[in-house]
Amino acid sequence: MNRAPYVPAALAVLLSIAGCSRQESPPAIQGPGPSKPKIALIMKSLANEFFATMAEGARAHQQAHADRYELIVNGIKDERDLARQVALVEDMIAQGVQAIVIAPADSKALVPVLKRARDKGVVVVNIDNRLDADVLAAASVRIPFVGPDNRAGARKVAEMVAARLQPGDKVLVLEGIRTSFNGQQRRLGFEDAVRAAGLVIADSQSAQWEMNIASQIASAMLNAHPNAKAILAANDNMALGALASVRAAGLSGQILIAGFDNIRAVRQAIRSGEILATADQHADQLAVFGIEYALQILSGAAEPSDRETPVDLITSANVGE
Ligand code: ALL
Repeated sequence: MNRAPYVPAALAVLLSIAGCSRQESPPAIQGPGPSKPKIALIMKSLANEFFATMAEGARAHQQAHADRYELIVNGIKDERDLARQVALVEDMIAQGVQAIVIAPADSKALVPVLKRARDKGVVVVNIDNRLDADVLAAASVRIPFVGPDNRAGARKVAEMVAARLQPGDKVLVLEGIRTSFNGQQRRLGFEDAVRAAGLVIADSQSAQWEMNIASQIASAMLNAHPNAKAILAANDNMALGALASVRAAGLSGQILIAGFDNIRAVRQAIRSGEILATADQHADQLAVFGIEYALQILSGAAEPSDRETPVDLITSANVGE
């Protein structure tokens, strides 16, 4: 590890003065420097309830630990706006934050700017969507990942659907953005369950994590595969898009739908029986895990290594009120 433990600025000035015996008149101390580290949380689309919940969880944590750190919360408007997310990282480096906790919109494209952050001594913790291991290795940068096993989570959700179907039944898949590692892992998890149950994936397309795109694609898929029995969506926004297309096609109750995230509207649809299952990856805690970890690394109390967070199956049996 090439990073020195975080030293508050006022203390750093004192240390540099103490170690500088030849200096006759020490530099004037310009008022107290930041005594607490600044941590930037950088998320993806704040239009997605998943990230709104993540931001709320992070803010609540900061308020409860206001003596330990300052928090800057950032997000982008469009799931695909990689350039904006890269610019946010640049801004946070320029603002002099001590740590960045980031859910990258793309597993490869964010690596160069995060390497620049690391080169400047900023602690970086990757949450939610894992950065690409090969690209990190090629850039010679180590960034710890804090997040769930997306493949296992998606498999649990798809097994729930498969238990209601017969071998040979056709299912449709709505994938996330294909350059996202978590989207890829969820697709693999769906495939694991589909294969084990002898089902057939009749079509699988990316709906880019977005509800409206999912609704259009699902409508076209249902037209092309009128005997499909289920739609597996890699997040809840896309599951809601699928639900809209199922309703519009007059197929309510005939197509099983599953998602991933456990957002409010999906919990409601699980209670009403229109969506079968989702996965809860505890959005409110995910950033908090990353922040806690960044604080440990800053204080020199932890070495950067990956940490797995929980992901739980949610169905009508445990969705609650
Ligand atoms: C992923 C999250 C969520 C979310 C999606 C949309 O990284 O894990 O499932 O819905 O981003 O950006």
